[in-house]
Amino acid sequence: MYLTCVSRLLVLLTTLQVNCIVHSDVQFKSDRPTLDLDFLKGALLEQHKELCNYEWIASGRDERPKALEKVIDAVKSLLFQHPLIYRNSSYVISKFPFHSSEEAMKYCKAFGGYLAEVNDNNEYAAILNYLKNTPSSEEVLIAGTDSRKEGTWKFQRTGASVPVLDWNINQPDDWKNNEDCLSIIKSQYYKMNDLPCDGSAAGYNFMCELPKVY
Ligand SMILES: [Ca+2]
Ligand SMILES: [Ca+2]
Ligand SMILES: [Ca+2]
Repeated sequence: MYLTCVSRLLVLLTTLQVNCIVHSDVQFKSDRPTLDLDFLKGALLEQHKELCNYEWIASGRDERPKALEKVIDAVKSLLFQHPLIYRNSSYVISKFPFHSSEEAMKYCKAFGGYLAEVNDNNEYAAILNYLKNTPSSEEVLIAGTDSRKEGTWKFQRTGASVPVLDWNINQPDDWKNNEDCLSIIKSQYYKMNDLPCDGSAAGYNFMCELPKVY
């Protein structure tokens, strides 16, 4: 799993031209001393598929450079808040808003994960505690949609039913017949809300569930 994840990020970073990789060494390009967030975001979205199909990375498994891990950490800290480690996953809240649930899912996928899926009450409690102790927008997008059948909530990734639905009062209301995605509201006693999947106006962050190595 570790190598898979490192491979994904190595390809990610190479594609982004954030760093140059020479003989298993990793350095920041001198003409790009700092990471450009907009550049990073745009490029990241263009290369979210087939991130693992790079055999030379697999062949270099014994030469995993420490420098690469530093670059990975730099990108992670740029895009995401400090993670929660829980069971076999880590959870991260984005430092930037999502414009659509699809976009948010692409970011999570690019880092080997998916929108945070609440599978049971223990995981939900851990996520709520993370939210209480981590800077974020008023609402944070998590996995879940009722776009296929109003009122029937499924995970986007697997199609499985969302097992934990902890609605805020008067929710879900499918406001203006346009609320088919799922969030947790921080100021409303940390309950759930249905909200538009198009998040462009809201400016809300999202949460990914990633492999533990991140
Ligand atoms: Ca989960
Ligand atoms: Ca709905
Ligand atoms: Ca709502």
